[in-house]
Amino acid sequence: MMRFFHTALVLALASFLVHGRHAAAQERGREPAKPEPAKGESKQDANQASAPVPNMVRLGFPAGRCDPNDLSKSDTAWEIQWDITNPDNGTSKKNSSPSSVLVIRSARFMFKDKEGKPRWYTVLKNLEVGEILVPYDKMQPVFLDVSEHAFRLIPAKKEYLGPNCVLPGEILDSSDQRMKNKVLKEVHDDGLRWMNGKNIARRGEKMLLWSLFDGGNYRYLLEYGFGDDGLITCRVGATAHNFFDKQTDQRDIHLHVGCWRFDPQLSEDGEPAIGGPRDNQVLLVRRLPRTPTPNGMFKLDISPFNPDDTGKASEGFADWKPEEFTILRVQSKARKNNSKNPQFTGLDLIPVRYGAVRNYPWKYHFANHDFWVTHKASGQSKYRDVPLLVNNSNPLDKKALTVWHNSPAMHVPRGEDYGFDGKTAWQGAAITTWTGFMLRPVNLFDGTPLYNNGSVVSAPSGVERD
Ligand SMILES: [Cu+2]
Repeated sequence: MMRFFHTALVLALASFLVHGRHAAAQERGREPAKPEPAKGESKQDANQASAPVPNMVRLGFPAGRCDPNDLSKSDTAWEIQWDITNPDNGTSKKNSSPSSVLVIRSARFMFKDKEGKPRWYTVLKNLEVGEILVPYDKMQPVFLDVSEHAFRLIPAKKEYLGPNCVLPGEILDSSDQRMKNKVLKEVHDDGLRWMNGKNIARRGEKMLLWSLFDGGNYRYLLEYGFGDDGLITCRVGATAHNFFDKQTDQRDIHLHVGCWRFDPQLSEDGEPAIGGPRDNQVLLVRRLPRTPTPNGMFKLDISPFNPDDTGKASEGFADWKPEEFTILRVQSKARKNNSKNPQFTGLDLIPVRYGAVRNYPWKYHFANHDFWVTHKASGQSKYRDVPLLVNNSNPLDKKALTVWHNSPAMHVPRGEDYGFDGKTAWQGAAITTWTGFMLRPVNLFDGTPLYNNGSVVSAPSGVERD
């Protein structure tokens, strides 16, 4: 069992971190999903919905046979509303800080329950890159690329799109001229989603939405991935002419700390809806040694996030510890799956990172801890302010919440960053380095998602279990 998980994890991390080759898949030549009335809308709403919905992407899986007019025919589907902050940046108007970023305003997921009935579930709102902190190791310079600049998203070009994979890539339109042609959509094969003991397998698919952020000498790729199994991935990719030519005193070594924030929802459509932002609890999931004496035995500890004196979760921070496999879990207190052994539905924030920052001065304290949770309030997109928003005596119970998380990459310049002289920044380009994290559903489905289209595969006899 452990070996399987280990291999699966290594493969998952590898495919997450590496810009994998896209498996050759035939282009099916289909128009992308068009907006349609959401389930539960009134007729009047539906009529309004027939007008173009701004910045909405809807896609069912398998994508090659998605019926845009009826996503409930798909096995699973995503309905994503996106947005660009400060969209005047890059237009003829004067640019102003903060910089523009691509935001996922709402991520809704459709899946089938054990009876094959479609269920619509809102995972989160307002997922965005709230800061990209770039500290050089001598703390000179230190850039806050989102909050202290007026950087823009640059227009997309066809040649930036990946190959026609599950579907041809697209540059997204928008009814807002300032957001037109700034977001790229690709739908790719994602390797084997699962294989069972009879060697029956299903390939996975994912949709990527991404934009290009002009950060001066840097270009950042702001990417969100939406898997057919409900997995969301968030990544920032950094490519550049390095700020310094090659240095000998290490002052050119730096980090790119991607800092994201989102508002967890975890609500299922219905009359009334089940669960929602005030029905969630926040937990830390940690793997701890079973006794103080190392004996190779572990226990999984699932306990309230930043507990107060009474043991209840409160606003504050927590740190990722590699030896504990730290996960931040947002778990509904209302919504359960419908297996014979129903469990509360959650969303796991799983770090995927190079390392962690711990000892920066106060101005950059937001980066010294990896997870922060605060009450949700309007105007909270500036990640740098998060230490000021936290009040340890504020309990999280029954409150709508915002989760904050960073993922840093270390950039040690190498010969490959430069031209053939081995030192001149503008004669080469630093190859893209990615950093990010995953959001994975827990107990959302009634069983394994996409498993043989819901039909039961009988347990093979004599399968070796390790
Ligand atoms: Cu760099």
